[in-house]
Amino acid sequence: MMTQADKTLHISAMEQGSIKDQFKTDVKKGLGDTPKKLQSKYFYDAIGDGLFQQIMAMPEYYLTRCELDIFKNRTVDLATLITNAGTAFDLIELGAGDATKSSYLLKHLIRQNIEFAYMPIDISGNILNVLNEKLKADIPGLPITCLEGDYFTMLKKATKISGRRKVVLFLGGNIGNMEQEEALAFCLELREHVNPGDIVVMGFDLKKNPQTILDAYNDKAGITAAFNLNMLARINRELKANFNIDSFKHYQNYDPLTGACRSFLISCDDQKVSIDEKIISFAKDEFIYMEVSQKFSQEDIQVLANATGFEITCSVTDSKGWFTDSLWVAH
Ligand code: AVI
Repeated sequence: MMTQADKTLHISAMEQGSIKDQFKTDVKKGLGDTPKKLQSKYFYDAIGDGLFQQIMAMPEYYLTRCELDIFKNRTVDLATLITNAGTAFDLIELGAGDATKSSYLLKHLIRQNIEFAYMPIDISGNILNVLNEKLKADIPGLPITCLEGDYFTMLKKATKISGRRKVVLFLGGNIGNMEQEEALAFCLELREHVNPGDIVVMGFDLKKNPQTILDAYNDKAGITAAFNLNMLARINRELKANFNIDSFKHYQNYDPLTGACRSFLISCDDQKVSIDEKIISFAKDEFIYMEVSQKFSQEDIQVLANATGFEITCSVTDSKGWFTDSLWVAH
């Protein structure tokens, strides 16, 4: 029998198929545009997941350690803020991954006998299966329902499963991987999926010494370069393309005026690449725009929250003042 702790709502084979079709459409469209562009959400196949794990462990990549510092050392503050209303809730995590950070909060809430259920949402069913097993072992008694699929479809599903108030976690600085207007649209859509009084906890990487930021994305070991180049390899593997990976170089740039840290792949030669039946020409030195990792000031965060129907109640920042988890209440 399926217990509360065993539930995983999977995406169907049909939905998997349409994800692959979407990948093909997006790649062809992005490489047909001027300037050429690929979407950073496609970094994360199995190899990309592994490379991202390596990035998070790199000495230069401070983001994960800073947010872990918040969840390890400010757990009581976070817990107090989200349990203030005193009623039972669903703790929904968008892009839960291995929940390393949130598990500090989960353990604390269970120890305090708080009435809640954990609902991790992730596009990867594999990640959710591993997470489900891990949390069952590490946090006995944790009610967990895994939701496999895209954030908003699954958020809607979560609402159908339970009518309790929601606390939505969106950690890791993932909001920074959206262009400004995308971030705005994302927060507006998020607001539509929650009710007045519901809480969102969003992680933001803060503006800081520009060299510190650039170094985090331009590591000496070349792991970030490999992470970017893996997207081309993924296109070769999944879309029958013939990129010569060695003839592209990673280039990273941080602009302290805008807070945008951007990654590019630069073509080392004039070359042609075929994807399916489509031929794409690259000029020598032409770039593919791969990703933005936007950095924020507290004012930037305030503007985003206010423009999308939220009010900031509190921002919990790590001991270095480099990363913040901002607590928003929907109004
Ligand atoms: C997932 N995201 C928050 C990472 C970031 O910092 O923008 C992705 C990443 N790209 C290169 N390094 C890390």
